[in-house]
Amino acid sequence: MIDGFRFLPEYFSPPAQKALLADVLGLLDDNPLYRGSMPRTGKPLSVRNTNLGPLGWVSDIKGYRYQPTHPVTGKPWTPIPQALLDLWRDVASFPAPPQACLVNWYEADSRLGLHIDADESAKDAPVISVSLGSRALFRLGGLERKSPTSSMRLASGDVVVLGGAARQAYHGVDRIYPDSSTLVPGGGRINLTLRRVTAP
Ligand code: MD6
Ligand code: FE
Repeated sequence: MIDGFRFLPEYFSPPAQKALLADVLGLLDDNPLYRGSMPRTGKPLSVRNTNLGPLGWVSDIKGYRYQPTHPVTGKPWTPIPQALLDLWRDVASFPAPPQACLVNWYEADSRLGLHIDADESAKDAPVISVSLGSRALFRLGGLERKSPTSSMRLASGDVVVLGGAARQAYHGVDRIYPDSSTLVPGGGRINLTLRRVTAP
């Protein structure tokens, strides 16, 4: 596996998953899920998303970027929940806090194509992800799109860290296994990714 990839299975216990989910669901009223679109083509994304924190990742026909406000409501994003700041402090080995938590909401047929998280200028900070709800088939490759890949299932409570070389590696979600967990309403999956956007 590529250097800098870490898999922390069931980092969050079932009660901790419930508490984190309640935090996130409670913040969706002020930070509603919406469907972004692909740069240039405007094709709708398969996954709905929102953000928490001083900055949020946004994708629309104009491109990918980070911005301090929700593109639909125009309001600032709500702060990142403490449990996620604690995760970053304990796992990131980075001297500054995360600035964005992207909340991706997968339904039964959602997928996420192979990509590199490349819109952050803090290239030496890891990206840390937390999975909640139904399991997903996660694929991790290398530095080039054609690099060999390996696949693994991510279950509720699992944490993935892409740091070091893995920070620049291609990865994606080929499918979810709907209703493989009852945690998330509707049997879906939530993935939370913590990012440092600007160099501290
Ligand atoms: C997902 N995760 O698990 C998609 N990105 O739904 C990501 O795209 C990701 O898991 C950067 C670091 C860790 C990740
Ligand atoms: Fe990613």
